[in-house]
Parts: sequence; structure tokens; C-alpha cells
Amino acid sequence: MSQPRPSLVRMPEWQALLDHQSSIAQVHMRDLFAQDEQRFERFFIEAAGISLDYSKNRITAETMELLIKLAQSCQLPQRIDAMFRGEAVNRSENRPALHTALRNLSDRPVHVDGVDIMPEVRDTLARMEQFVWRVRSTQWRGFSNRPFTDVVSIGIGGSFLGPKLVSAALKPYWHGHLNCHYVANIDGSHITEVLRHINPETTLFLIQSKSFKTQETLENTRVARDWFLHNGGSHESIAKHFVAVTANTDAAVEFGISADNIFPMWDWVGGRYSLWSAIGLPTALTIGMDNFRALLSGAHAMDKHFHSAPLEHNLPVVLALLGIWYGNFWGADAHAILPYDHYLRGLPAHIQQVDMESNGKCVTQQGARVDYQTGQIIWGGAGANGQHAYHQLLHQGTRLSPADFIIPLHSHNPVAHHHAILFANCLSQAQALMQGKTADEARAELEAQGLSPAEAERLTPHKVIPGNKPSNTLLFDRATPRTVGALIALYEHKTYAQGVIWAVDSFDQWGVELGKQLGNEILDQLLGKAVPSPTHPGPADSSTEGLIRLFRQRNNNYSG
Ligand code: G6Q
Repeated sequence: MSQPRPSLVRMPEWQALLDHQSSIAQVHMRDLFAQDEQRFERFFIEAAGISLDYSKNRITAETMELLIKLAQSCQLPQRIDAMFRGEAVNRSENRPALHTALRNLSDRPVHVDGVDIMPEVRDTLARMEQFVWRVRSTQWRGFSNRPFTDVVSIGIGGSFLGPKLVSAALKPYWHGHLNCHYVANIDGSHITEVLRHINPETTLFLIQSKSFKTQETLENTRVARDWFLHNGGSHESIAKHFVAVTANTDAAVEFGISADNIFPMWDWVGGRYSLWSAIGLPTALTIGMDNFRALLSGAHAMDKHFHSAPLEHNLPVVLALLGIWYGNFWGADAHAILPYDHYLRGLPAHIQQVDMESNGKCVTQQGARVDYQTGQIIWGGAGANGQHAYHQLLHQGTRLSPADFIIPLHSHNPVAHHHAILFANCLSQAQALMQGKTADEARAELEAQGLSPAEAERLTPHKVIPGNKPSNTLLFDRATPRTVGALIALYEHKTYAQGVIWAVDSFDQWGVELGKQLGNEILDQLLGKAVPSPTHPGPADSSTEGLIRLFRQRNNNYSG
């Protein structure tokens, strides 16, 4: 473990950045572009099939130098190496974070407590390969000997968002006869809508839960099992239709899953970083193992880059530093992820979890309260749809939310001129954000439309677009398994690099526990099982108490 370092805000590099920010606060990006013809080339890097144009940021060469110095003072290169080596970078749980081992396609061993984990990782991949082949070749069939047509993945959070994103992102690679569905929420409507459209004879259920303790997943699995048993399935045939991925084999067996149908997970993989493990099975079943391995190889290429590239040419590091620049020195609370690719529309939701659950922390690894901002609010959605909705706030709102525009150079579906139009929309949004429209330009435009000078003057303030709004543009050839793997790994590493600089634990998530604890107590009260007493006081606030009373009254003293 490295030595405790001085508080971030007391580092001279932090102070230098504060001073630098004051010196360029009034500089407009329009002028920066006008002064430097090489600005695009200067702020452009490529790695693992992903190109990043970060020239449309409020930065100069000096800004990047100062940010890199900050990263060095925070020992970022050493901390990156520590993560890859399997050091317990998740200190509050005393665990390594080794999602990179899941896609380590080299012969480099990775040790946890002195044991090389790579043989187990490779064995699991081989088991996945065998299973995927048996299902796709229709050798593994349902109880009536019909091949599977549908896969239903039951899991939530990290056991849901990543695989769901990848399944959707790689839809062009889906195998003809297998359809894939996801059930996550503990909302009866979700599972009802999925079960309505499938046939138990031809459906394979994948129960995805690292802990095998998650209420939503277990309840949905019970409903799926009962539905299966009431619709022709038998207890004996459960083994043909229910497969689990978990680190808690005993609980899965106790639940009724056959031990042969259980794929492993490990403590050293965080849920939100687990799509590369057997948690990726729904994806592997639909796209096939060759494509799944290509996904891993894209992530592995990004891993190698993150581990070895100098900070100034390191794509995840540059994105991380830009995020720190706006979040800590310009007061930006939010960051937008804007994929201009229909298949990548799930990217904001997955990155939202990766980033916000990892860096939404207010104490350092040493347990001290931070005196600076940490993780930002990650939001976004597919372009160009967002341009007709929330982009207004980006252009003329009072809040600063830098954005990542993400777009392939080629579409999987080259319909008419759609892709060129989509591309033009993406570039024009980034350009408009950067350039804006001055009062003079707005007034001249209005007058050219024939408005009187008085009318033009009245409308001008509404037509002014301040500009100087930062964005990155991320490009890749096409959304292939390899580029999608690299893209997701890029954001994972960006998140870790920021966590290192903020000195937080990016791999724990204690904040989500309290809601779960209180949820169980409230459920007992809703069911009328727990009557408040001195030893079990119930909700301490009149709001929760009143709402529980209302639920019980309106549900005729509901008892389950
Ligand atoms: C992710 C979180 C969380 C987790 C879910 C599901 O990093 O830990 O989102 O993935 O709560 O947990 P299980 O896989 O254990 O059911």
C-alpha cells in the first residue's frame, strides 16, 4: 500500500490549477480555435480502436500539463499498476478489483493471496463456451425436447445493466433463433410482461446474482419457477431450464438450482464490473462465444493501453482529468453521455451505475471527510433524439454539464443518407455548444429575416447562445464486439482514475445498504408482521408511518 498522501486541496498542483482556472475563466473556446490551427491535432488521441477529439474543451496545453502533474502527485501510474497487480484497492472490503483479469487474454498470471486466478478464469470461459455451444447448436433442449427460443436473464444492478447494454449494443450479432429478455425490477409488471410472450418449453432462465441474496432477483426467480411449474414444467425438468451465475453456490443449490448448472463469480469482481464474467452469459448466448471473446479482446486492448500509455496519451486518464477539471474547478455537477448510435442507447444507464456507484463517495480511503467534490451526476441518452428534448439546457441553461458525443463512422444499417445526417447532427451539436451565437450575430440574423431593428433588439437576448460549452467526441469504426468492449473498459478506467485522484474507494457501495435495511423493516410493517413496540419501534418519522398506514388501509390490512 502506498503512503497516505496529503489532502488533495492542499497539494501545490491543486493550487496551481485554481490559479490557472482564474486566468482562463474568461477565455472563449472560439478564440482558442482561432489562435491555433493545430488545435484538433493537438488534442486528439487514439487507442484500442477508439479516437478521442478533446479539442472542444476549455483547456490549453498548460491546462493539460497541470492536470497531469496533479495525477502524478496522486501517484496515478502506481495506483493503476496496483489495480492490475491485484492489490486490495477496495480497502473498505479488503479486496482487489480484478475485472481486468476476466479479459486478460495474455499469459500474464494474476495473483490473489498468492494464487494465480487465471486458470480458474480460463476454465470458466471454457465452461461458458461449452454451454453456449450446446444451447446454440440445440443440443441442450427444453423438457419437451424442443430447442430454446428465449433466454430470460433475472438479475439487477451490476448483474443486469452491463449484460443488457452489451446485448443491445451487439444486436446485429445475435444468433437467428435465440431471443434475449431481461427481468430486473421488483415490480410485477416487469416479469409479467416478459412471461406473457414466452413459452416455458422453449425458455432458458439465467439467474444472475453474485450474492444470491438480492431480494428483487430471488423474488423474480420464485415467480419464474412457479410459472414454469404451473405451465407444464416439472421439478425434475428445472435442471434443464434454470442456470445460475453466483459466488454463493450453496444458496443457489438450496434454492433448487442444480450444482452442475452453476457458473462461478468471485469476490474480486464488483457487480458493476462483472459483465466480462459468466454474468455475460445472456450476451454470450445471443452473440456466440467468438463474439464474446472479441468483446473481451477489445476491453483487454484498452486495459493494456491504460496500464502502459503515458498519462498525456492515455485515453481513460485524459477523460478522467477533464472530468476533474470541470467538476472541481468549474463547478460542473453533471456529465452527459450522448451515444449517437441506436444500439448503444443503453450506454448512459450502464456508465451511470459504473461511475456514480463507484465515485459517489464522501470519505477518502482513509475514512476522512473529503473537502472537495467527487463523482458527478451521469446522465444522457441517444442522439439525435436528445436534441429535440434536453439539449436546450446544454445550450442555454445556467448549469454546466460537459458532454461526451459518441458515434461510429459506419452504421450497421446504412439506410439512405441516415448515417451522414446522424453524423452531421452529432458534429453540429458539439460545434454549436463550443461556438455559440453572439448578440451581434443573432441581431444580424434577425434583421436579415426582415425584422425591424426594435423587434430584432427585443428578440436578441433569447437568440444568444453563450457557447464555450465543453464536449468530447469519441469515434470508432463500427459498434463491433471489439470496439464495444474497448468503449466500456474506457469508462471503467476513467472512473478508477478519478477515484484515485479523489482518494475514494471506487469499488465499494455502502451507501446502498441503508435503504435495503430499512426496506426490510418497512415490508414487515406493510405486511402487518411487525407492530411498533419499545424493542421494535418502527419508523421514527411520521411521514413513513403515515404512508405505511395509508398503504394498509387502502389495501384492506394487506397481509401478503
Ligand atoms: C454493483 C452493485 C449492485 C449489485 C446488485 C446485484 O456493483 O454491487 O448493483 O450488482 O445489487 O447484486 P447481486 O449480483 O449480488 O444480486
